[in-house]
Amino acid sequence: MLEVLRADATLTAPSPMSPAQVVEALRLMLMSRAVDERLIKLQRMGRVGVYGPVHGQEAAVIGSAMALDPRRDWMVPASREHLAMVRHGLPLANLFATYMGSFDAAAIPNGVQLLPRQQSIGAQLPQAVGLAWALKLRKTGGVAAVYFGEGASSEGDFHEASNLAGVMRVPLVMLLINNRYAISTPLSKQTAAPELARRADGYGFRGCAVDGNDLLAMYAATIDAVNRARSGEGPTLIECRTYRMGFHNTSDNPKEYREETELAEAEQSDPIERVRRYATREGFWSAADEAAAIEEIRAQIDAGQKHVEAQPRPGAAAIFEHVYDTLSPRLQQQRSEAIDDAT
Ligand SMILES: Cc1ncc(C[n+]2csc(CCOP(=O)(O)OP(=O)(O)O)c2C)c(N)n1
Repeated sequence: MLEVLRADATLTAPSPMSPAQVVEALRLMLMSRAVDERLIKLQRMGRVGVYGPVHGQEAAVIGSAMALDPRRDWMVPASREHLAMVRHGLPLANLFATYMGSFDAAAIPNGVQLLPRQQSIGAQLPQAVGLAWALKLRKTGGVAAVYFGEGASSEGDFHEASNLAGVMRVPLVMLLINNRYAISTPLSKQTAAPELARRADGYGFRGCAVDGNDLLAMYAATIDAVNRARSGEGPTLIECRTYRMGFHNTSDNPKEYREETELAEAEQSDPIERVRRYATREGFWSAADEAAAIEEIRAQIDAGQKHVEAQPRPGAAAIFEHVYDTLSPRLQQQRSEAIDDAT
């Protein structure tokens, strides 16, 4: 397992990120946690339907995102990569709009090379292979990076996507975020495979395991995979070993299926604390920097939330938009009925 920044914040090798990059990453990680807190609060207030926090997975999400070039590369998220999406060009307000039911304000702006969050487990994987294949055929020099969980790696979509990705040698980085739980299903009941990274062997491409709570290792492994993809060496599967410190989502209670001691142990290797200690020791981060960053982050989050709250509420007919270019007669009828019911 690749490790650069150990849990005690010492290095196994020189840092692959400059101090400025580490500071950018730390700010994004802090923002990720602050976004979790705000959206959970809004859900408890009835202003968000359901929310699945990123808590614990920040290094895996942000270390990998920072290895991508938003002008050239495409990002295909699952559902817990919020600040990776923001790093790739999604305005924070659009992220809030996704959760607050403001469909038009949630749209990904033109020119941002990002697919929407995927709620159907694993469905983004074949799409990402198609996207990467198109980049290869068009010779853009871009790569596609796709995120998915260890639960998704049991789906047929994962195996079909991996097979085609290997055969076509597409420029694809497959980021398997192994957070050890698929809702209440622990990894031991998910698969008998001894190591998820080794699944790549069966499809004829490279697989590697990385400490997913280690920002620097995540960045190094993803840069390597991106460079290989750009130079025609095909896909890489990166198993990012992390831990879902929060609940699966706001409807879940993890106390029902996992021991409290497990969480206490995971907290010892909190990915944010590790970077904070490292950056402080190296002298490019301080408590004052953090206080200023938190204040700025709060202001950005307030502005994003306010922007969404100022949008008109979508009407009943909105559910029929953005899927079909032309509605079938049956959907046209349902649409009229929905409008009649709402008025
Ligand atoms: C196709 C499909 N099957 C089942 C579900 C219900 N479901 C939602 S999240 C989830 C677990 C996903 O686990 P994993 O892929 O490890 O991602 P994580 O939620 O841990 O980030 C399941 C089974 C779904 N959304 N889509």
